[in-house]
Amino acid sequence: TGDSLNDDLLLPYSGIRTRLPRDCRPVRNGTRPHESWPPPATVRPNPGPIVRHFVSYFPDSRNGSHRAVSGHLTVAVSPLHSFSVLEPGGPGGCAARRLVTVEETARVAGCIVAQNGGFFRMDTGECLGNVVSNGDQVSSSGGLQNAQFGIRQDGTLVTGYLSDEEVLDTKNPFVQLVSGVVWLLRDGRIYINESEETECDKTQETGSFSKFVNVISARTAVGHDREGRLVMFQADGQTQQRGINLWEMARFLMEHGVVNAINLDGGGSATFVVNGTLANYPSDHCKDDNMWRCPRRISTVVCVHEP
Ligand code: M6P
Repeated sequence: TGDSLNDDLLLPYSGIRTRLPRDCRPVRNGTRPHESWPPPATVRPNPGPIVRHFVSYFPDSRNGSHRAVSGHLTVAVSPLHSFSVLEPGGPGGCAARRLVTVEETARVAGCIVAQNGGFFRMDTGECLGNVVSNGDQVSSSGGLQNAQFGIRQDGTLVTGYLSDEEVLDTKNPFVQLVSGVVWLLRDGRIYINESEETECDKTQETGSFSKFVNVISARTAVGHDREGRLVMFQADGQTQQRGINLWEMARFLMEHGVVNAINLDGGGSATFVVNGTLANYPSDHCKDDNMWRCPRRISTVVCVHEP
């Protein structure tokens, strides 16, 4: 009945459903479950991000065949100094509800590697969720509970859920923060069922929460590994035809050493840019000619730049 196609996976956090899904009550105060990963004690040399390209096969449970899926895995050391969440087109982009290509935002900011970031309203251009960009909070979730990924002033990486109060912490404030939908990996384990119970699914426009999780599509994610390195993931796809579901993305990340990760916007928004140039196969059809594919104009961007 619309439940996950992957209920047979090993699910260490699978518990009793205590809350209904699609719970969109804002949480203003107190503490919400999240993981904090302290920065390494010693500063390490920063050789710049490592980008790896994959074409991997994912078994198709429905017909016994395999789907080939291409994409990129980017790893960057010292995220505090080399990772930013960017507003569309530069500072003020969320207030102006700008929608621009990742290439454009990445060029202005000098990103080495950039991907689309948070969710947004396709019709209005509104940035959704919490956005802290280089120390400025430029968008608020209003306490709605969705998966967060952020970096605090001292370099601590934070993944998971946050009350409004926690987002606005002044002792060790967030310098970068982006909201996704679905906390994919929590401390090295898949956390999708728990996310479905906890998160507000009005932040996504794909369909039911179950469809959003289980449909194959282009996907992106951000997280970190055990060394506190930042990890960005992008997979090509086309909703319902090509790509991967959130279970497959979470498992891929887990198998490649990621310990905490959240799902960012996907589908036609999934875009991968290197040195200002598009470097993936976006699924959106060009407005003027359906034969070609065009990078979608999107909202926030996750960016790896020179330290
Ligand atoms: C629209 C168009 C298509 C796109 C489709 C699916 O119909 O923009 O080109 O492929 O949306 O978009 P998404 O995968 O983001 O849901």
